[in-house]
Amino acid sequence: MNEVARVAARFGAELILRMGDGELRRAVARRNLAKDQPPHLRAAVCGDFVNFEDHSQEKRVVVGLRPRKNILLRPNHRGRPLATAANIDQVLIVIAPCPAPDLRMIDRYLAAIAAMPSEAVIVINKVDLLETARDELMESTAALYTGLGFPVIHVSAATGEGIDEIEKHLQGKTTLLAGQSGVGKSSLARALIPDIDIRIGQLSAVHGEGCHATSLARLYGLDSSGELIDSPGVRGFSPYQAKANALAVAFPEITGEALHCRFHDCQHTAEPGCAIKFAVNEGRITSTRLRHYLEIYAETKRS
Ligand SMILES: Nc1nc2c(ncn2[C@@H]2O[C@H](COP(=O)(O)OP(=O)(O)OP(=O)(O)O)[C@@H](O)[C@H]2O)c(=O)[nH]1
Ligand SMILES: [Mg+2]
Ligand SMILES: [Zn+2]
Repeated sequence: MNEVARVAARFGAELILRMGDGELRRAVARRNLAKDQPPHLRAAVCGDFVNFEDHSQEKRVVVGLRPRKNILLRPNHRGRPLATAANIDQVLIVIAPCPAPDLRMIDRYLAAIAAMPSEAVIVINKVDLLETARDELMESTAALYTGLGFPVIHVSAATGEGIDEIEKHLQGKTTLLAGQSGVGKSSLARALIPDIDIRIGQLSAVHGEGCHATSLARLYGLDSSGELIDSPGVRGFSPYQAKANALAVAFPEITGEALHCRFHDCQHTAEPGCAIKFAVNEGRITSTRLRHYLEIYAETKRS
């Protein structure tokens, strides 16, 4: 018999599958599930839908990978693509007053999310710490991205403030929590899924060993329909799959303004009649955003 399940987590060759009824089951994957795909897309990752066979009560074998809607990739330490999770409707980019927000990372995530494509939401966590720490930076960051049209939500996993606002965005969708280590992704997952410790325990029990640290992506079903994926924090993030045409979504103010540059192939560096340089001088575009855009644009040309 051949059934479909969703991958809740992957531990090497072993997969934890989430069945239609929400139960977790352990399975092994056949090697090179999708032979027609390039090597980095062949293995099943968190969020994938797979076909499996029940060989016995204890032995389930994943025999096929369902077509993916999208996948979030980033380069590994050798610069090769590494898959984080698949079939994502939206990514919550979580930032906080501490550790200090890395605006470059936000812009790199936005470029990668636009290329998937998927929706991006910016979540400012730990607002209970504001007024003491980095108030102005958080305010200007919120204003910047709100002005660009991205939803920005203020929350505190510690006090519960704003959690209902996040819940509204989760209904019926697969949502990935992403961002630097320590910003509170797992704490938010805990605030959104009250019995998460029991579920982490179930995952560990199914896998057979402890796995409490967020060292891999894990998918949880939400009571309110929809799924939430907690992912390990990153030090830096590179948009492996950045595409020039997706940059219009991540950098709307820059690609929009570029239409007014004197030269249609303006590089926005030192050309005369550059509308973007003009907008930066006028304060309508920040030099930080321009720097990030140029950096990512150059990377899309190289790959
Ligand atoms: N004051 C305050 N502290 C918080 C809040 N949310 C999380 N923290 C704390 O921040 C620290 C890091 O939280 P985690 O949820 O583990 O962060 P993470 O993003 O999952 O980190 P990684 O798994 O390493 O990527 C913990 O000590 C939390 O208690 C918040 O809203 N307010
Ligand atoms: Mg975590
Ligand atoms: Zn220009």
